[in-house]
Amino acid sequence: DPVTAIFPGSFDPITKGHIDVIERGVKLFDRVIIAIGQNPTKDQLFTPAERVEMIRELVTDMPRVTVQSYACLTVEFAKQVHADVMLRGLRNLTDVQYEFQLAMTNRAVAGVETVFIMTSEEYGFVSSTMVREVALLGGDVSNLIPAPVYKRLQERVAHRKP
Ligand code: COD
Repeated sequence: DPVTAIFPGSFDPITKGHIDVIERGVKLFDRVIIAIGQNPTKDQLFTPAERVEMIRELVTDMPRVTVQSYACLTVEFAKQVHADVMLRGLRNLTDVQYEFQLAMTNRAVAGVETVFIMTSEEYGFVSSTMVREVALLGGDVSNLIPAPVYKRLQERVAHRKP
């Protein structure tokens, strides 16, 4: 049977680190669903609809990758789309601690298994939160995110004050 992985995240905005996980994820699974959820502890820069649009543009040449947003619990959405596994990325020990707890909770409450992909050392320090912060303060994050996303980010921060 084909194996479906769900890659849930905030992706606000999607970074080259996320892309790296997606590219390596499609080598392991038959289908990868990029699932855009809301992390209420983080301030939002792009709406879920904007994120869906931006990410779809980036994966047009990856036929086994689809993009959806959801408003329910991540594990609920994983069940709705009949995902076999949850795909997550690991950058450092802080991630391990948090992700370990999240994966254990998801398995305990929903029986969902999680598979982790280690970051490439090139993008191991990249986070959407840092990208947002630096961009809002006028810093150059063009190396950390895909070019079309950088364009959208520049337009967005031009209208906002940190
Ligand atoms: N290299 C490798 N992996 C990376 C990198 C990088 N440079 N950057 C990020 N990642 C990984 C992260 O470790 C994570 O595994 C994934 O990519 C997504 O990261 P983010 O930051 O975009 O998204 P998160 O981690 O904030 O996830 C948001 C969720 C809502 C999915 C998460 O908080 C969750 O599932 N929470 C449980 C509660 C719930 O169900 N909420 C749903 C509300 S709709």
